Amino acid sequence: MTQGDTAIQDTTVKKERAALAGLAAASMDAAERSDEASMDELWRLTETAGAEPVCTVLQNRDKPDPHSFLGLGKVQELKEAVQNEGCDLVVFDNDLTPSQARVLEEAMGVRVLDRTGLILDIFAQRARTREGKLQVELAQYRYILPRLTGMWTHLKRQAGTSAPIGTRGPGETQLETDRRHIRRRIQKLTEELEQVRRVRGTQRRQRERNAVPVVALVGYTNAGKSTLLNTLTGDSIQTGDRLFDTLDTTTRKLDLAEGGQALLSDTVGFIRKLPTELVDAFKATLEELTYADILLHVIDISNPDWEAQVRVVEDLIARLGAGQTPCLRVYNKCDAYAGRLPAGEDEVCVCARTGEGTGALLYAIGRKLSGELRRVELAIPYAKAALLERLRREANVLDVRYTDEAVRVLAVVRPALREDVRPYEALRDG
Ligand SMILES: Nc1nc2c(ncn2[C@@H]2O[C@H](COP(=O)(O)OP(=O)(O)OP(=O)(O)O)[C@@H](O)[C@H]2O)c(=O)[nH]1
Ligand SMILES: [Mg+2]
Repeated sequence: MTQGDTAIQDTTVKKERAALAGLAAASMDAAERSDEASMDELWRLTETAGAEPVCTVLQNRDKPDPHSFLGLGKVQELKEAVQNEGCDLVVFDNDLTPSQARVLEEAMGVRVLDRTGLILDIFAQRARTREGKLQVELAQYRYILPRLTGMWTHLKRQAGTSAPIGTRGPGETQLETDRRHIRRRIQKLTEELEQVRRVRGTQRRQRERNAVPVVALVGYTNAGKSTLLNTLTGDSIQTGDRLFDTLDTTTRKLDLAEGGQALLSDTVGFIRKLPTELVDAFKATLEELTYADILLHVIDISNPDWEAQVRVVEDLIARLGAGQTPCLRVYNKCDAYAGRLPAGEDEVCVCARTGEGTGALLYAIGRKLSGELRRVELAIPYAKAALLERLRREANVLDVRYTDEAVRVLAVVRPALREDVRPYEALRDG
């Protein structure tokens, strides 16, 4: 067990008690709105972060109160719950503006955290590798920066037109110093991560040279991606019944059913309302997915909310630019599900824990990969000769003819390369 886990699971340390709050306002975006399922998930997230959730308040109203987010009556009710239950903090299922968070903090007399703040906290506890830590730190600073600004405006507003005594001069200077420090740190982290991306780019090109197809596991957090990777490759990377167990990309060799090999990548799981700060900061990690030849979308079919989870994952895949990548749906935890199992094309049911169904999955991966190989005829302008070099490295080039206007190439390419050569596809005799 690693150090981080000890800290999280140590029961001798008194856990912070948390009240959970959410708003289901009709005017909110469906993805922003809270409901029973997202409150349940918030409960698990709070536990994952190491606190003890004790009560839940969910409000229905037309729209959020611009000042206090919840209506005044609900704020009062929440305050009473906080006092009765002896809570140390309130966690909101929605994102709060910096000023709403402050108003609520003052009203409640305890710390207020929003969903983004909570998820960032979990990521910070989980990050193991240097890259993971850099990415989380970057996301945290991006989250904090506007909130520092808000704190200052708030102090000023409180005293009307002039700043209260003690917050003038040095206070502002301190804040300016903090802000400058954070901006410098953001700059530095961005540069370091850029370097990480370059290294990854090199590794990727290396792989492409070997022409080994890449299969990426994607899916909602806790769907069983890491368990499946272990079962398929005989590895033993960490898994756990917690949200966001995996934050780093792991890649292992995969032997396909009918011979041949692929690389299988596991990575960070998705969740609804995944903070933009994190999506941006984790670009280097998530980018792996856009270079995959096929995606294995792992779905926990034993979760009653699985259909909503599928939508969240598919939205994020599209947002990351991998919406066109061929995909197999892998319904996992079939052992814990009594309903009718899906049996459509490109759908496989497995139990990653016992390995049931994984033979069929390997076969489906192999079939999908070979089915996705395309024979293309290209007309590559002489100005783009570098592309021909790339094809020689990464594809199976069957024929090359030099004509007056272009090099005409017949080749068999993998899906990831297909996208790049698409502009040069030519009709057979065109
Ligand atoms: N019943 C059942 N549980 C499973 C199965 N596969 C995985 N699990 C459990 O589901 C939990 C999550 O598994 P992980 O493999 O860590 O899930 P993950 O998708 O990698 O999760 P994150 O890394 O947190 O996003 C663990 O407790 C697993 O033991 C399965 O086939 N059946
Ligand atoms: Mg995992």
